[in-house]
Amino acid sequence: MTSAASPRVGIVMGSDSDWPTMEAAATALKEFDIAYEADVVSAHRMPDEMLAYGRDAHGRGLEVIIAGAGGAAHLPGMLAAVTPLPVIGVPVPLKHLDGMDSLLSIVQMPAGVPVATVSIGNARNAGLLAVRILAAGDAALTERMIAFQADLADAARAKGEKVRN
Ligand code: RP5
Repeated sequence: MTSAASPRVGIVMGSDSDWPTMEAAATALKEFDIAYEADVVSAHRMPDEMLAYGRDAHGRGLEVIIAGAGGAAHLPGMLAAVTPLPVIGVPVPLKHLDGMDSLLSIVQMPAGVPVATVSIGNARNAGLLAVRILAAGDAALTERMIAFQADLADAARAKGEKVRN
């Protein structure tokens, strides 16, 4: 799965079973017209490809990696170990342990190897964080993020209206 232009964000996950969770990251990127690619790159089942993906990502022109995995979720951390790019980790909730296992696997990175971890299952925030990272060097994209935030505030105010009346 890849959007038409050269991808700026790589969305990877440990299994296709993660896609129903991870798709929200792609949706957020589409809302901001950010080109992305999406693929399965399992840290445990295809470690060589996973390392190659991480090592090649910067050279291929990617600017941010969003990595989601469930259970023993080593994918985001291992990618962060071999790429200079910012890596955003998405803890995918599985049937057991409600995603706490995924969260703890992803969030407790050793000093020097950061992974920006979003809340359990919150791939939308991963997509939005990737947009903010890209917007740091892009005034037009920053303006779009500001407009998005204004819309969020309007929607929250409208909810208050409903409660008050
Ligand atoms: C992890 O194992 C994947 O990220 C997925 O969340 C989990 C289960 O994978 P499947 O057995 O559904 O392929 O590596």
